[in-house]
Amino acid sequence: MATLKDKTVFITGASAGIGRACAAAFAREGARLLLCARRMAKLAELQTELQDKYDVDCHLLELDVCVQKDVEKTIENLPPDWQSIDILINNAGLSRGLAKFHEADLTDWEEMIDTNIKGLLYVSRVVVPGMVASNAGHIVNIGSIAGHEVYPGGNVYCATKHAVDAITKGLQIDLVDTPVRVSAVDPGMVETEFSLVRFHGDAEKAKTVYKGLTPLHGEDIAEAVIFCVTRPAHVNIHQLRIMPTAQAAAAVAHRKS
Ligand code: NDP
Ligand code: 8X3
Repeated sequence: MATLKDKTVFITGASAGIGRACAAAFAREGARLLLCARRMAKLAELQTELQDKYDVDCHLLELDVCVQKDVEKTIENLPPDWQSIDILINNAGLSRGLAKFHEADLTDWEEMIDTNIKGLLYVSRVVVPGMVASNAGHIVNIGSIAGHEVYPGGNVYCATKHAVDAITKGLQIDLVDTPVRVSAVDPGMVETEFSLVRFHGDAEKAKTVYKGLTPLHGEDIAEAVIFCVTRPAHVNIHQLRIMPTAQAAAAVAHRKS
């Protein structure tokens, strides 16, 4: 297993859920953390927690990945000792709404496309050239079962995650003549702030998503990410699909009443 000690890891969307769990897992492994999100207070809280527990070296970025100019400026102006990024975890993402196509809100669509597709592209476009130039690096895209299947009301969210799947495959092809590796980690239901965000803050509705079954936790996904990035240099995990035992497909789950 390759060591992550002193590797610089950039995690987008580290203020909650899977990104937050990834930050903790990489801190435990001795990595240096470059963490971004829009909610700086949440990032600062996480930094304190991880510094107390692991004495981690951490640099925080208040960044909306949807704003291309900000992404470019922020990453290009990183302090010198943070400029060389070894591992990029493209995690920032969201779903908005679960309406039928003909009833959906256009602003929900725009937000999902801007964050899940364009945000991931903006960040990767700035980070990947440095990896190619230094002949090292690993990109992990957090996709979804929704990148392989479509479910009722999932229309545009599923489209964005299918796009992430295509971007991952495109990167794997375009980087094949370099040592830079690209992996996708594609989960089913993970209990995070995801459903709260999908239902615009309706906590009751969000809770019903996980009712009667044991969902995945952010930590389950973080361990899969750690697995991908600690394989020997000649091994590239292309894709890991991870489901709760009680979920067989995007729209097939077994719930105890
Ligand atoms: P959470 O809502 O718990 O976390 C999402 C994170 O993304 C937050 O830290 C949020 O930070 C950040 N984020 C959202 N928009 C932006 C933005 N414009 N700029 C920067 N950061 C942003 O959800 P999850 O942890 O569940 O989701 C993480 C990823 O996992 C997403 O890509 C999601 O699609 C994917 N996924 C989730 C599954 C699930 O069931 N939960 C299953 C499969 C995939 P802030 O609001 O502070 O900016
Ligand atoms: C999140 C999981 O099943 O809601 O990507 O699409 S699902």
